[in-house]
Amino acid sequence: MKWFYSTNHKDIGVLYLIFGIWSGLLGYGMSMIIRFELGEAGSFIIDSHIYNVIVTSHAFLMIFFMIMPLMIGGFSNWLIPIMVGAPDMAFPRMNNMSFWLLIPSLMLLLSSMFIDGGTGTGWTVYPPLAGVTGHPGSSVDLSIFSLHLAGLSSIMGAINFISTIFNMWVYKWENLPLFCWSVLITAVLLLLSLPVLAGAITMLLLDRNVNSSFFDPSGGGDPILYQHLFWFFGHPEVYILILPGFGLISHIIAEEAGKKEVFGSLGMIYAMLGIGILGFVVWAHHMFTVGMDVDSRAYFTSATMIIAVPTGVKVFSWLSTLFGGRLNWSISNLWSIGFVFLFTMGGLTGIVLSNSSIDTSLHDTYYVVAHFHYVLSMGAVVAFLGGFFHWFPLMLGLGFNQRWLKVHFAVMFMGVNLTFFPQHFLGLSGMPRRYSDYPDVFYSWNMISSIGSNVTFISFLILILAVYESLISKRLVLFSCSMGSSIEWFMGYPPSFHTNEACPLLISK
Ligand code: HAS
Ligand code: CU
Repeated sequence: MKWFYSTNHKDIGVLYLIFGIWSGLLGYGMSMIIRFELGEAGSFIIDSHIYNVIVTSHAFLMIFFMIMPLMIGGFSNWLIPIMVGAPDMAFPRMNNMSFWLLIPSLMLLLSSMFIDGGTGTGWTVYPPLAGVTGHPGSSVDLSIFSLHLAGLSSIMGAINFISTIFNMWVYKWENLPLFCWSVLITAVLLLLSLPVLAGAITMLLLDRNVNSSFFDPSGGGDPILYQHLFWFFGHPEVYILILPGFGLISHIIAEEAGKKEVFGSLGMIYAMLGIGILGFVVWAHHMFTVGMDVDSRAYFTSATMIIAVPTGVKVFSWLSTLFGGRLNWSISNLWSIGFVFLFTMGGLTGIVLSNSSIDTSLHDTYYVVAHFHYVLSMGAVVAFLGGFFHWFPLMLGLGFNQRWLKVHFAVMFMGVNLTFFPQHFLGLSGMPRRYSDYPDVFYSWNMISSIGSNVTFISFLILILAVYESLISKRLVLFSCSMGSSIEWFMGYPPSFHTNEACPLLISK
């Protein structure tokens, strides 16, 4: 019963971590089915609609049920109250509700797969495909309800993090640890963007069920309106997925590169604010092919490219921190250096896509798929793994076998690059996304990509063994550090149930 009723941020953080890992496994399983299907030409395991259902659920699971619960629900719940010196979150009961809403939400998503053929719309749920003509059964309705609940859960979580940080941080704002800044900005993005998604999917629900025609031209509506509403949420969403990762990486690099604060930490704060604000004014770069006028294309191209500036500030600040430090080849440092490299690769292909004239031929090809897997599967997931290896010893008081984790790093690094790098070539030669079959000319890169996904699977088995080994190891955790931003380490491992009864003293700066 403790786990149902608990309002303690550490218990809820653990629940979120378990939930995120569990949904991540489901989503991962689906990605393996996708790669098996695409391993050779011909639609040979599943038919094309089922293929699209699996692609859709894979995306929903990874975005809403893996990355967001792990980063915002798991790490933020665990670390934010400790880092800002609060005994718990501002609204502990609402925190409990945020988590438990995710269970029915996941159940709705999974049921949608098994009713009336499933939702094969892609995670963007565009009408008219997602309307009654494209998906006549009740599957899309269940997916919409699932998103409603997940959105509600995230909005409550966002309110909670904003209130906790604003009420409980008593020192100067520039001294607020970067992870807390990243979560604060993420929470504001969530608060402003999720209601727009909720509006869009509710209008879609009404179009489907009560004959309204928000998105139906025959009744005076416009399907492009849906795309605008979706991407006004969708683009901030991708920064919601990566910003907490930025925060985690800053802490890891600071602690592992010679135990000094991040280079230009004030600049890092402004960069994250810049990314957050700019993220709201670039949404139509996902819609360059809808027949947009040339001025809007010029605007959305230039506005999107400007995001490379604050992101560059972050990348170069991480590099400068590493440059001046004594490099420690610990496992969390390997992952954070891997993160900087892989995320930058994904960011650069994003800049390529932001050119509207190039995007008219790359849109909906595998180039886009390669782009977002570099920033997500190798950006957000790598940041999570770095954070997991870094803070797991704090949370459980147990250390890892570093050699096993280095083997895991090497195999996984090879696997994910082998999977996703060839997809750039497929995209450049015109292979479209969201099809279960392809012409023979695309065979070799697809086969290599599928082999890559199997290499990643082997790395995953090594990871399970390494986690199991550490759980039975009784290996003690030692930490020597005196930075103001490593405050979570100045306590027992694991820290007590309520960490801060009184405001902690900020020791450096
Ligand atoms: Fe993206 C599509 C552009 C960052 C996620 N992105 C997606 C989709 C996802 C996603 C999930 O403009 C697919 C959605 C769908 O299902 O359809 N993206 C960008 C740009 C950035 C960017 C410009 N994306 C992200 C992040 C994500 C993410 C972060 C999640 C974690 N993305 C696009 C565009 C599309 C798109 C188009 C639509 C494509 C289509 O047709 O559908 C930037 O934030 C990246 C900034 C980062 C860097 C790297 C570090 C910076 C340095 C500074 C120097 C670099 C310079 C650039 C000066 C740029 C090191 C020089 C340029 C050279 C080429 C050398
Ligand atoms: Cu975007």
